[in-house]
Amino acid sequence: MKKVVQICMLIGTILWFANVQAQDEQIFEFQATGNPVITHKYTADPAAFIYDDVFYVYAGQDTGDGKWYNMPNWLVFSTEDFKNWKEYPVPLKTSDFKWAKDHSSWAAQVIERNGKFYWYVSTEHQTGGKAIGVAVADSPTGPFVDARGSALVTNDMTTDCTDISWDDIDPTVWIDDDGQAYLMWGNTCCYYAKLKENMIELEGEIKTIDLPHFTEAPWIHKKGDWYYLSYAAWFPEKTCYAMSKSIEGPWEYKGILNEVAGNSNTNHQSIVEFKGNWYFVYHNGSIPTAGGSYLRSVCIDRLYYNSDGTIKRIQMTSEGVSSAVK
Ligand code: FUB
Repeated sequence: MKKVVQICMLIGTILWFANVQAQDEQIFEFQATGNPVITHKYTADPAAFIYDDVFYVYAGQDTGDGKWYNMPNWLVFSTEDFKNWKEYPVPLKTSDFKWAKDHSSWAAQVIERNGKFYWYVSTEHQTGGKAIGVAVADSPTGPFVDARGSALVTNDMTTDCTDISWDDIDPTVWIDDDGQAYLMWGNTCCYYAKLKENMIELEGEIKTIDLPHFTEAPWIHKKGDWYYLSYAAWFPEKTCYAMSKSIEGPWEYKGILNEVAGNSNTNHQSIVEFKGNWYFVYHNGSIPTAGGSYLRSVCIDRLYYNSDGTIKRIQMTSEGVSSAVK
């Protein structure tokens, strides 16, 4: 009997190693040489996320003829030094949401709570109109599965501010110091609502925030006592931002943070601190010769503050940050 148990344990260990090796073999490793950071495929709407001292970038994949959005997958990349990067097997596709139309992996963001990783995505609902879904995983690299089996936000839930069908996109998620989670999103109108502790249901009413020139792509971050709400403004898009002492506002508009990003009519940012420095993660359309507004590429540059907490205008560079962390 003891021998049988030992043999079973040995087979289990061999299978475990084989599985780990199979997963590793699917990881694609590459080196960044500046901006854009990712050049072997087109990537857009980068949402940076720091976990266990690793810098993750979640992005939608741009494909197709470059004439309109054709986005079948969301992708995940990681680095610890900005030079050496890993791309993991495709962790989430629009087809993983049974209620979504295919090829609509619009902007998204990942956050961790209680050891689970929640990925809030914008996509197209089969019944029409954009919608927000949420997927969940046990690891930052997935695989992710639809956490609800239905959309979290649909177009019929936000009809007061605008009647357009694409206002429910670009979710950003924030867990405040008291543990209350918030979802913020929007196009034309900027919306926010509380999330329940389970992270997959809204709690309470959907409110709007009045932000000058707001187009889309809200992103929340905090430094010290200040909350920052950055967003894409006008069209073609520049990045603007507002500051507040509370996640519930009032928000004070602070002006332009980044100019139009090269050769792209959209400009979708995320802002994070990593190993003591702040980074502005965005996309442009600069890969020759096909790159453009619908074949975009992730870039990273440094972000600096003034002593009063306001942010200095971003300097987009070709060099990027690939030699920033030794
Ligand atoms: O990638 C599709 C859409 O373009 C995003 O949801 C917007 O933020 C804009 O970048």
